[in-house]
Amino acid sequence: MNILVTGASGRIGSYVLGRFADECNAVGVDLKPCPIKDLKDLVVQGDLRNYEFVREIVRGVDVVIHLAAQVSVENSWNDPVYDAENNVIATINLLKACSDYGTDRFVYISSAAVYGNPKYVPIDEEHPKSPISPYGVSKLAGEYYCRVFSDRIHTVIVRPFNVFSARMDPNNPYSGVIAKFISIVKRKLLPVIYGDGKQTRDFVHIRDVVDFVEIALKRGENGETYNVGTGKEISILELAEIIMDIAGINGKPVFDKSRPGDIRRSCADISKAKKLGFEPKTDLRRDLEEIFEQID
Ligand code: UD2
Repeated sequence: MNILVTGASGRIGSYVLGRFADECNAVGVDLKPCPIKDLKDLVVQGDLRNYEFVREIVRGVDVVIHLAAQVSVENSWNDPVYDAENNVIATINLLKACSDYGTDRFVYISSAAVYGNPKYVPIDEEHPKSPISPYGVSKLAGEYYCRVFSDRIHTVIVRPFNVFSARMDPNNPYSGVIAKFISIVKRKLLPVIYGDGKQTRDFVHIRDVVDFVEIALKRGENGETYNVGTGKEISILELAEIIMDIAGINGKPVFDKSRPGDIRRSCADISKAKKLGFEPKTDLRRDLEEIFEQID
């Protein structure tokens, strides 16, 4: 099977490419070179906004797993046109080329950002979609394009919640709270919590996300959307306490003003993914202990 992984240098894409690299004829594409030594030679650099390039890389491919995206909520406000070009136009280019070539399967990695501020938790796939950033809008637009193209190619949409892994660069603003907290406590400083720390998130380990991408590829139904998370929520204060405990730091986190537009609660309803056989194995404490050793 020939697989193309877009966004293969990224924080989810590199793991997805790594999973398929041994079993399949897998190649990646990304704007940037892949930082992972073993995968570097498998990743072609190129711009998915360029339709001619997209046609070239899609030719002969059986499956596309599309993760390439502008992923920063903040950047999407600074440059919403760049965000839309990378998240919408690039997705359309791929879908069009795939349908022209008769690609077997297309898996689109969306985001929980499409839900906006949850009206209820856990959030199921039918929850109203009401994005609160240009990024959320562009990811949702990508989903809608996938759905209309599902008349022509088999498309499956995956909505990850808060993904964490060892490949999170704490200096990169896209990396999220876990990388930041680990990096801070490793320098013997106290983590800074925005707001009261009672906001919650569903943190899912990359291993589970990659497992589910594989399931979605094999068994996901055409035109269907699946959440991927753990179904468990934890507050940011509890998260800070666990990470401080792992680091052996006594004391309390520092509280700062809350981040504008911060979502209060987030937790995935993963019943639909479970029906396909998904069983998340994330064990937050254990996985944080492991990642703690790997992040600087
Ligand atoms: C996640 C995604 C984002 C977008 C969004 C949509 C990540 C890394 N980001 O943003 O791309 O999809 O969901 O809803 O997955 N916090 C602190 N102190 C810090 C850093 C963060 O208190 O030093 C808080 C922050 O205010 C928030 C929580 O931690 O309440 C999680 O923040 P995040 O940036 O890791 O992720 P999130 O859910 O805002």
